[in-house]
Amino acid sequence: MRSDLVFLVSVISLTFLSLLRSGYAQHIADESCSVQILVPGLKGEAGEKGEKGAPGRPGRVGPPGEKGEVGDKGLKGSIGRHGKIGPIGSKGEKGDDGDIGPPGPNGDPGIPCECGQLRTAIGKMDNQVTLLTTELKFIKKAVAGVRETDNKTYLLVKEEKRYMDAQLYCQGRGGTLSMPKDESTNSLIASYISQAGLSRVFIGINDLEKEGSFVYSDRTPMQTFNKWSNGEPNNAYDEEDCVEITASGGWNDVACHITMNFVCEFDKENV
Ligand SMILES: [Ca+2]
Ligand SMILES: [Ca+2]
Repeated sequence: MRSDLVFLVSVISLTFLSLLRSGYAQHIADESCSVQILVPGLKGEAGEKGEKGAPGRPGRVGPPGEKGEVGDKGLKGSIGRHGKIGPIGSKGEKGDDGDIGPPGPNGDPGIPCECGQLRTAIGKMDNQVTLLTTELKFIKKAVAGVRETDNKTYLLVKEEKRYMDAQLYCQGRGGTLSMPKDESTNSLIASYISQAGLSRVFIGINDLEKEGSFVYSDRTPMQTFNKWSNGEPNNAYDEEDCVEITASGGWNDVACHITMNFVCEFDKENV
């Protein structure tokens, strides 16, 4: 309240002084001398020093300083981790052959040879083998009744067996179920069984591995030659994977588990 009063007095004083300077004050003084004029008092003594103020706000960030000089080189680092294994290199060239090793020890001494007598015995045995071979050929043809071509011997086996057992029988004697791969062989087998009074036998053809894909018993695929009878192969009852030949020479696929006679074939060089 008191400060307001002082302020008011100051304002009036300043107004008066400015009027006084402009010359207007003289006019007022002449016409209204009765007006009370407030004038400022004397300047007071200096007050006591105030307490230290709170710290000011931080100033703005200054501009970047100049680039310093390059520092000293740092210390060497420790060894890094083990790297990954690289790709396998290409194969190197073959090295030179090693030196020849020392000769082995001598063998045991042989038994003294009565060479003259042995040669005589061997000569007699050779003659017997020749005689037996000739007799065997005769027996084969006359008794067993085999059939032959230039390269093959065919044997009709009058034992009723399933296809796989028949194949095993032929294999056990160094052959296989017969594989007619041309017209003349097919005719030979057909007449063979016809003359034996039979009507049908197993031959070495099957589609056991892949339905409809017939192969010979030596696993070679069938070529263009075939003697399928009319309407065959028909895979009847979805179970006919083995093949029979009839006395007329026609082929028919039949079930492998039925039993019948069969014809084996042998390479002549193996007999
Ligand atoms: Ca079949
Ligand atoms: Ca059939």
